[in-house]
Amino acid sequence: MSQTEAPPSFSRRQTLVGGCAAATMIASGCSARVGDALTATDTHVFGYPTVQAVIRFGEILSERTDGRLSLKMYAGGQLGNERDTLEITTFGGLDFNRVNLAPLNSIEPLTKVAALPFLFESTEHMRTSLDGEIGEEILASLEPHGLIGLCFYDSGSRSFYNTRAPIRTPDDMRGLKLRVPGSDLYVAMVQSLGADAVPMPLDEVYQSLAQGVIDGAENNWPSFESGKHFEVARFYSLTNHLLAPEVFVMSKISWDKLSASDQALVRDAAKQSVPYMRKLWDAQVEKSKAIVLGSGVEVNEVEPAPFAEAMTGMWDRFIDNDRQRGLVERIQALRKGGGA
Ligand code: GTR
Repeated sequence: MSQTEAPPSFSRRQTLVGGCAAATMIASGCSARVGDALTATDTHVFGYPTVQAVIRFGEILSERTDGRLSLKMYAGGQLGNERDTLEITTFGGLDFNRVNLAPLNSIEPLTKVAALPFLFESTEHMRTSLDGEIGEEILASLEPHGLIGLCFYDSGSRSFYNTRAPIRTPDDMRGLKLRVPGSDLYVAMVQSLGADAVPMPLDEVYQSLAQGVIDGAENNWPSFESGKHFEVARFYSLTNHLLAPEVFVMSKISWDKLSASDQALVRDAAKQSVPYMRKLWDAQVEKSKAIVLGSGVEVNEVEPAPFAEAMTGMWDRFIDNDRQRGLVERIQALRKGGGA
């Protein structure tokens, strides 16, 4: 396929069956380019705040270059799940990708820092920590892996939902089969609470809940709602265990093809898309909450302490070098509560 041809239209099914289409693209040196547009992908659908923020990023690029640079967004996981599309991005088959930190955990240990349960005490704490030098250090750690980390986006806080009963204490989680993203940190997190962890791509969760393959999962309000998981998992228990951010990355191969001034523009446009995303995000959380609550899902508050105790106990397994420890300490020092 030449760079000016339209990309093959992948059905979600095709790409999920072994990611063959993606592999072929890489092997044949194809990329998913449309005309000269740069390409981006996101597992979420059009309208979701991360997708809209990346589209806004593309508009800024176009405005600032009089259309010389533009962006084509492949939303809704149509090019495959996050792990597969990250691989394509690394090989230059896609220019940009918006993913969660989870699939980066197995690629770069520093990303585990911001994915630790109960590390951030609030959204404000997460934003303050990652908007500055700490965030820049984590983003820069992706470069040796073929990715340029451009910015972090909000992802709210993640809580458990399931098809059986409200979760009030870790004891209520024993024996539950809970889906997690493909990250050993997430697996350990769920195991530390006595549940069985089932790593699985996001787009298989709805069906697996409906068929009883899993009993539940964990995610933020917008993903719980947008993936329609709330239609089958009717109990949402607000553990708020994780405030790990989303990440917007560029392929290093594509980055190296840009002039220094275009690189600076890309960085700047990405930063500019962050406040835009946060505004959309805050509104989306409220909208998703209203939809979920309106549908009659039973939502319960939990006392976080026993969950925090179990889940922070496993930090040491993942934070095992001085650089990671240093970042954790700097993030903890920014807590308003000041606690460790
Ligand atoms: C969402 C996140 C996605 C994906 C998903 C998951 O909150 O926005 O990027 O990581 O969670 O659980 O797989």
